[in-house]
Amino acid sequence: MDPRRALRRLTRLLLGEAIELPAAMLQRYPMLRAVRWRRGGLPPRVGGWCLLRREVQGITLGQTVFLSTSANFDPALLLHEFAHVRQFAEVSAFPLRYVWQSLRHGYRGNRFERDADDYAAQVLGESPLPPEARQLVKHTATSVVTIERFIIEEERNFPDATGELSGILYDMALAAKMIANKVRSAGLADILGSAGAENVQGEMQQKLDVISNEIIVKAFDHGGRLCAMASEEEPGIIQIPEGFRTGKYVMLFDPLDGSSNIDVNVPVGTIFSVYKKITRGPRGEMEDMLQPGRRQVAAGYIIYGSSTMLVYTTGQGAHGFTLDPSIGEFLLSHPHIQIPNSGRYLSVNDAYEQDWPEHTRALMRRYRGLDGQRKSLNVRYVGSLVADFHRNLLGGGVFAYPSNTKSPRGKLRLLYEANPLAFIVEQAGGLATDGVRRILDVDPTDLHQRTPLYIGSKAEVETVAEFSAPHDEAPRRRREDGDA
Ligand code: AHM
Ligand code: MG
Repeated sequence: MDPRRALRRLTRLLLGEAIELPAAMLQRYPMLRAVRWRRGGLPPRVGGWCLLRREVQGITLGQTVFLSTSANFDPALLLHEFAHVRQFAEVSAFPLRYVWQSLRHGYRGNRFERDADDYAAQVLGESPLPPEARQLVKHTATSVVTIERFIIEEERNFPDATGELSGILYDMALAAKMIANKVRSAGLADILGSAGAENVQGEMQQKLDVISNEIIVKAFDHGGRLCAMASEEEPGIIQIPEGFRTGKYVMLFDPLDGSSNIDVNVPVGTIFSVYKKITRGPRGEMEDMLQPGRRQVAAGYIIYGSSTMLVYTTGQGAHGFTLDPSIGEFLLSHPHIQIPNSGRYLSVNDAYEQDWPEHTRALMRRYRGLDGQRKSLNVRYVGSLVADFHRNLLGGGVFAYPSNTKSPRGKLRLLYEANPLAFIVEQAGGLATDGVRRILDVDPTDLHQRTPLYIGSKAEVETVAEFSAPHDEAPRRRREDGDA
């Protein structure tokens, strides 16, 4: 064989082939021009062997990225690899540090991997299209914008969108209408039979939170958009039944928060949080569920109150829709919600005052104007998180569920209560912390883990930092308390 041909063949086997990225991709993400791109060769395979896989989709060595032969030009993958190119250039002894991180924390816990994911998510979120090309949903006083139309128009800002995320939001809107219908007739339970009793058709009555859970699971488990779910009502991951298509998202939700209030006709709510799957197989795994809140791709809540409202964000602002029962549609009623910077309301359960640490008592005295430093906030506490949060989101204020001696981690759940509401409040210009850290930066360790929560207007939540005691407010690795 011609020695030059043999050499070329060997080079191809070892180092793959140089490739060009599509011009449109380079135009949209010009930073990708700084990289040398190759496809195939040994590096993706060697990377795969280290992770006990056939190959990895991409691997970076210096300024060169080797894509696997099966990888497509997914911007998330390309931007992730670009972040590694930068790490190579900026971090001294990067390969050694990378290996050390992987040995200590595992591949997904490796901080360089996380930073690369965050970088890609940030670029994709910030500039899905050049600003001048972005379409804004037109909303005038007389226009009627259904949630469906709004989602479609928002999706146009992401030319790479496959429509799956939009599908999740429609499905949630549908589930919300079904739950709203059940909640509305809850007061008739006494006539039709209460939970646990037989109804007139001889069927067993179920509790509303169980019914809501079933409605959501059924609305999503056959749709092909999710690969797994987790619910406050179920201890483990809810898998998509065998034989059905799985999608690239996972969803965590509280199907009916505050359900103990139903008997007395107080508003209750559904809260949901959506992430992109990060593991490679078809099924959702715990790793997909335990992502920090800043990686959420969508989040929202539905409040079943005097009217039913759905508020959601995909990172392009927080938008509210009110259900018009006469036509069965959610209509845009609160576009681009902005929470007032300082508050009118303080929402906290004072019954725990004796169990709060001293710094929490001092904080509450500040909010009430008792330390002479400020005007008192008005106290409003429904005891139904969605209702308290919603009022403060529109009117300004702070909701607090601090840790106390009986519940050292507070009561509320990080993954399907605190995180989704934190995403929304930040999109509306507010803040959420656990007293020490930004809620969206907390690394979850448990599906049902609890967290102290301070959420609402920016200035009010910033006040918490003046009073926090980092050593006892949010211990990093404390065993979860039981059901409080
Ligand atoms: P739940 O998920 O069992 O319904 O509990 C959560 C609710 C929240 O809606 C509310 O903010 C909180 O519990 C109220 O708790 P407390 O009664 O301790 O003030
Ligand atoms: Mg709850």
